Amino acid sequence: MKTEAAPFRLEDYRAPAFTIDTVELDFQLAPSATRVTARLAIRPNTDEARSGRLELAGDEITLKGLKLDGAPLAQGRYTATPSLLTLHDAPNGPFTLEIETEVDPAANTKLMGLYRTTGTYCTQCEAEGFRRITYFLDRPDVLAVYTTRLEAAKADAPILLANGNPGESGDIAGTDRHFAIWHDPFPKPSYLFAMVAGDLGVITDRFTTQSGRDVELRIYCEHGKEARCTYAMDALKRSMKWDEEVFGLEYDLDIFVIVAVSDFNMGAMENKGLNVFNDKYVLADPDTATDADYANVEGVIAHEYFHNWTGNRITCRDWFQLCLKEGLTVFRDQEFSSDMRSRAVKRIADVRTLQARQFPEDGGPLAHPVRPEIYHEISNFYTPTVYEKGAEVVRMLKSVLGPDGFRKGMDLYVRRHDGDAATIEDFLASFADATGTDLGQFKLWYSQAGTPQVSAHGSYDEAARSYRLTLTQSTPATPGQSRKQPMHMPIRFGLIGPNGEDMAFDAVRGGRVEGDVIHLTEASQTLVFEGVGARPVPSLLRGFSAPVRLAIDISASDLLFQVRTDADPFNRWQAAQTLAMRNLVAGTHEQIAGRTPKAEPALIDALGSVLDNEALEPAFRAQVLQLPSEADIARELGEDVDPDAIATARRELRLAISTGLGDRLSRHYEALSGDGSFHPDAASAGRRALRNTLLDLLLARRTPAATAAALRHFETADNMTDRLAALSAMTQAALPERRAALDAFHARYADDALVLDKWLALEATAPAAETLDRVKALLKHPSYSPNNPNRVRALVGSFAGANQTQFNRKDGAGYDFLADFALDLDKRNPQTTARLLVSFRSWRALEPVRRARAEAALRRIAAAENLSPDTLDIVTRTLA
Ligand code: 0A1
Ligand code: ZN
Repeated sequence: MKTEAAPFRLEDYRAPAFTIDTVELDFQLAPSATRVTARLAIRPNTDEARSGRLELAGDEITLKGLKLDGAPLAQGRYTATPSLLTLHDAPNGPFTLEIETEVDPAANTKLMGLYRTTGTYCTQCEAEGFRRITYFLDRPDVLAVYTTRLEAAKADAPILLANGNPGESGDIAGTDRHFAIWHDPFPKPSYLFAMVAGDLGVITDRFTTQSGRDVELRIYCEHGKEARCTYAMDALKRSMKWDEEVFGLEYDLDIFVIVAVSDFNMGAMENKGLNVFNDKYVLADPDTATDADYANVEGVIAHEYFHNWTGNRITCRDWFQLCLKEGLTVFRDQEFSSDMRSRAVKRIADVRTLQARQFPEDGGPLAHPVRPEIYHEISNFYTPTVYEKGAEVVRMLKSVLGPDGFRKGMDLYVRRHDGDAATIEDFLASFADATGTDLGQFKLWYSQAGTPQVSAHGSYDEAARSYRLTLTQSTPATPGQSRKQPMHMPIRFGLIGPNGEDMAFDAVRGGRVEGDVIHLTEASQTLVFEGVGARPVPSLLRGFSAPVRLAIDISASDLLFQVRTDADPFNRWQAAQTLAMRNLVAGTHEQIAGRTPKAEPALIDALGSVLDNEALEPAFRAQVLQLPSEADIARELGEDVDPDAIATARRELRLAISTGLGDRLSRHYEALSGDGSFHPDAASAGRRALRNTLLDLLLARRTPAATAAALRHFETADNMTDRLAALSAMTQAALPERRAALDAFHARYADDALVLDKWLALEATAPAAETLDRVKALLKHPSYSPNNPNRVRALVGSFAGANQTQFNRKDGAGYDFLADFALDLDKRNPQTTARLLVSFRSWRALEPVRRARAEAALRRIAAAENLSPDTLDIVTRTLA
């Protein structure tokens, strides 16, 4: 087994000895041998520069020429390897270094640095991809002004794009080549560099900023897909306006360009003025995109645009500070989507994602703080903890300071740090200084990993008319952190009275309560609410005001009451989920003991009351009717997990609910049917979501009528949301009729790779014994492509990440398959491989037989020769 290189530690941070003020790049583009000339204006930055030793990072590149202040550098004055260029006696004043390198974009399957995607040249530099283009101080605290000249064959690449504003362009006389120069006046780190060159279609628009600046907007995509970019353009304009209105932040260049590409390791990238997107987050039309796709396009477009301030104008000092830009920008995009759509439904969806992705990370071997303090491979830290928990921490900051205090802090942060490479300390100091608040304890959210457990116990004293609420917090041990301190948690709450309305109270003793926020700061606190007229039902953690697991001893009838009355829609949903989860956990235990699980009447009543309540928005009702997933139940159980027992218990409960709700399901289903033409807005999407959820529940009975309804739903759908929902419901119900429907779907979209990803994912998530063989067969299907990350994620990622019973087959064949697949893909795309292997993160919680098989598969990967640093890091930590 290979051992890892020394890790990077936050405590070792030192400012760079040298820095770079300007970068002039010249690209002579050719598919297999692109020449890059970089002219760097370098100067000493700290005393350390006096040693004269200058180290520039590289990665798999070849040095072709080197000049210092215009003269070729003599052999003995430098050393070059593919990963490092060292100058032994750099000048002790400013100088220019001209570096010529050669790279092979066509052979670049890692998709970092300069690569080709369907014939287009494109770059990805975050986090450490720029060093795959030229030797550089490739770290985020080196901020330079870039000028980029691109030259390519005109027929091959009629479009030439780079960061900033366009400058001179034209033909190269006597050749078939042309050039374009772009200049970005805003100093930026190398990870924000980008260029794109190719033969692309485009749509254009304009935006006038609040101060009256005119900005040209362009979205590039493959020819023929232009019409599918209009929703993204609309989302972009709404994002620009929203950031002005809500944060006072305005766009700063003359042009903003988005390019959609089909080979991309992640979602999208915020390169200054030239965002590059995975095309699945740009392209949308009713026939090919679901409502979820539309919402994702809107959210990702906003996210990347918002980075222009939170990420680009203010960047990170080092990669440990990644959450500084990511947590804050996720918070901003979540708020944007809440304002565009239903706030309650958006919050429920975000919390579902947090609990499905971040909670398991925080509770397993890959747990790390929102601001990590040690890493081996930075690409593995673009995690749900940094992103989603990072956003929750910003949300809590807003709850702690109130909306006005939060805005004052943001304003000061932007004023103080525009143009800086900043830290979490800088960020928090801006909020502390703007509001006069001590955020010392709050800061623990950035350094303590693990999901805190909060337990609540309430008792009402009728004679004294007082309500005592004891809140206790503790955070479990996580890798490298055995002991935790109490944190500052804003707990939003209400005391629901007998008539369903929140009750007033006269005073509180035992803790700080401001408005509807309890500031929980101690390991245990007892609050006494005085002047409470009747026994309340406590509604705690409203809006999921802190990313914790809340345990509360509350009866099923109080939960039912909460589902019916809570003024906070999030907690209405939460109460229904809690009821369902209790049933599912009990049902799983019954199943394992060989008994038949029973559904609690309170749950059916709760779901029925929401289903029938037309005053509630359909999207919300749909969320309530969707039970916790198999993975949610596994997480709740925490140990000795048997995915087959969970799946059976869940299926039985769905059947009981479906039967219990009886005709009401089909009545509501019919009432929502056929309401005309497609609109992607949130209200229309909500009606589709409810109707599709009802179909799914109806199908739990697997009656001929339900099957007929599903087939009709599929065949008559006039949009992708309904078509896919029917197909997915039939697949999950394992109906024999699904096979022909899946084939018809494939035939209809045979030329559309993004739609076929949906098909691949359905095939891979079927809860059927033959699924693994089907997945293996599909690896050879012409619609699959082994080097495209979207295809890999759709087929193998869905199987390993979203098919609980088949990935976790008791015979271990699912684990062996993933191990074999990963060992092969790792040679070509380490980042995507490492991300797939995260599916093993909860292996220790499995029952003993599966646990042993998962461990054996992990150990086999770990023992392989020549693993990438990415994969070695994930596997080593997962096994630790
Ligand atoms: N900063 C981007 C995420 C991103 C990170 C690494 C990448 O390399 C493959 C690409 C994108 C964001 O937050 O959207
Ligand atoms: Zn981001």
